[in-house]
Amino acid sequence: MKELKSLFQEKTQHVQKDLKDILKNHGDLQVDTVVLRQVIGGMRGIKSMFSETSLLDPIDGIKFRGYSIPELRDSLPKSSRGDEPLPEGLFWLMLTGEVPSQSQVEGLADDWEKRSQVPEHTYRMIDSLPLDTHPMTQFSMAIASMQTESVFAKKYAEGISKMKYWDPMYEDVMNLIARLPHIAAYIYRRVYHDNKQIKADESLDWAANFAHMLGNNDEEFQDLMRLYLTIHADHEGGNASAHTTHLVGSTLSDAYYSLSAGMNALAGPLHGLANQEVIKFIFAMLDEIGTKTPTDEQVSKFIHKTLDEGRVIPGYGHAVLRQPDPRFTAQKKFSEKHLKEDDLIQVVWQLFRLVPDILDGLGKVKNPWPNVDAHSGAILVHYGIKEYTFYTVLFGVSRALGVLSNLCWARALGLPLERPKSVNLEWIKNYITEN
Ligand code: CMX
Repeated sequence: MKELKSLFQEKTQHVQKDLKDILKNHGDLQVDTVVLRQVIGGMRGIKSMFSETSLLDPIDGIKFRGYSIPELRDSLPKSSRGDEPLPEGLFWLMLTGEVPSQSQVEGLADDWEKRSQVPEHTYRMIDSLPLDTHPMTQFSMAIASMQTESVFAKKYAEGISKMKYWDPMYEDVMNLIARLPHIAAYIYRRVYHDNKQIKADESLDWAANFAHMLGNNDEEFQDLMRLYLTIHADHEGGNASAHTTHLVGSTLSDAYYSLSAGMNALAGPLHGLANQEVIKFIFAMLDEIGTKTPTDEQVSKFIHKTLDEGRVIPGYGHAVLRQPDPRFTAQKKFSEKHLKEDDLIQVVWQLFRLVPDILDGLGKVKNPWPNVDAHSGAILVHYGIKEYTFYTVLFGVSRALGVLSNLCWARALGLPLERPKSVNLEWIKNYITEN
């Protein structure tokens, strides 16, 4: 799509100029201090990365180019058959900083549709894996297997100038995003529906077509997918999947290597896999209590038991947020509109009433509120996607929009190889003695 590509290039030139000036005139201005707790404790909160696509506020939550989730739901173009924003629009916004028009998102959806042919060998590679291979493993391997198609890797081997890196990176990113729903749906139908594949419907937008290929043509489900694929897309640069994608990309690995690596980070239970862990937790709880409608007392007892066993309550807590996650709230609002009679949804809301006080009572949890993963599983179960080991793949398809638009920016701005300094125990002890 020429229009998006040239707009992106134009925007990057302005930012490039700003960054050059900033580095020249203010490069030595201090933005943070680092204490040993952060060195040993996962670098929490250290301001040390640059990412244009979104910014996370501990209280207000994520803002994509200044737009909160409720604002996105109001401002981004929608399908004529739904009320939720089109993820194509969010990608455009992240890449350019501008809210696109209806015809621009339709053009983008058409462009992705044209680029959506998955190479045959990727399907053969997926087929060669045992059916019980975790869907995230299949997804990450499928992405890596498409590296044979990388325009960036080919141009780099030909000796392209570093000023032009952004162009083949943009092409790889667009091709990759176009193909992800096809790969994800293929894995889903292969593993859970006897490999009965569903052909794409070219008339549908990116998210609705994904819903269709998964096997559900309910318009409400298509709209859920638009919302889902929008709200999971980005959470600024430091979260594990975004940071991994960026780190790998900073070595000039192409988009396929970088995204595959990012998906491996998303597959961890403290990150994206939490969405499968939440529904497993709820099912285990209902199973043990023996009812679909437990009392508050029964639920509280189960939460305490889980904590006493030294386990976390999945879907609660966050490294940055200090309020209920607006992505949780957006899903709650969707459920209030469409699903409020659903027993499982009621349990999600019951947990929302009970868990925060219990976690607060532990005295150590910095954020007792629900995160994005606390709600999604129960909604998916309602629409027939009950196979929870697939949930993180859905998250991954969405997260690709954010981390890949970031990768385009990184190459356009010529951001360098990431290489922080690590220290060992001896260094730390000497440092303490000296200070
Ligand atoms: N249940 C029980 N204990 C929790 C907890 C939870 N949901 N959240 C935090 N804690 C505990 C931590 O395990 C830690 O305990 P120790 O000191 O004994 O190790 C203590 O509270 C302090 O942790 P924190 O500073 O509040 O949280 P972190 O920044 O270290 O970790 C997160 C953040 C998300 C990993 C953590 O809250 C957690 O494990 N939550 C459950 C898993 C989850 O929902 N992950 C998804 C996050 C969103 C996403 O990336 O998709």
